[in-house]
Amino acid sequence: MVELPEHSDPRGLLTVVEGGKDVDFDIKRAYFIHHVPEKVTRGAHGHRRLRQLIVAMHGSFEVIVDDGFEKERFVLDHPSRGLYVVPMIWRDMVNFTPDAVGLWLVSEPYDESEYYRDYAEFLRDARASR
Ligand code: T46
Repeated sequence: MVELPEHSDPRGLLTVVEGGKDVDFDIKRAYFIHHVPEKVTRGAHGHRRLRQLIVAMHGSFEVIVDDGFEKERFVLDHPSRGLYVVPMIWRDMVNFTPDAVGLWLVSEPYDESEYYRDYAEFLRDARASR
């Protein structure tokens, strides 16, 4: 988990993410996930090269990360705290609250060929890479 720099004054809070400083990559793309229906799971994939910072801008959701050996579950519920996910991690996002808005800041342009969509293939490569 990454604590993001907050600037607080009587007008409220301003949280910053600067590429190459608060995350160790240049931010090439951003997307938001919102209006997720109850009990839906998103994700179910891994990335070969892509790094990303995931932030719950509003509401909350959980991210289950899996490096091919162990799984860990993180609750994202604050806009100044992000989950930094490196390559070769399978992820599922679950338990979105109805008001959840997630922000993804990522290191690569969109490229479907860079995804693992097959868990068996991911597991084979993730275990071989250790
Ligand atoms: C990730 C998780 C957390 C695009 O056209 N451009 C984009 O930049 C993205 C991210 C998606 N799309 C299209 C591809 C699909 O037709 O949007 C549709 C839904 O994408 P996907 O099924 O990959 O959505 P999630 O929530 O399963 O996964 C996304 C990201 O793809 C992925 O990188 O880590 O969020």
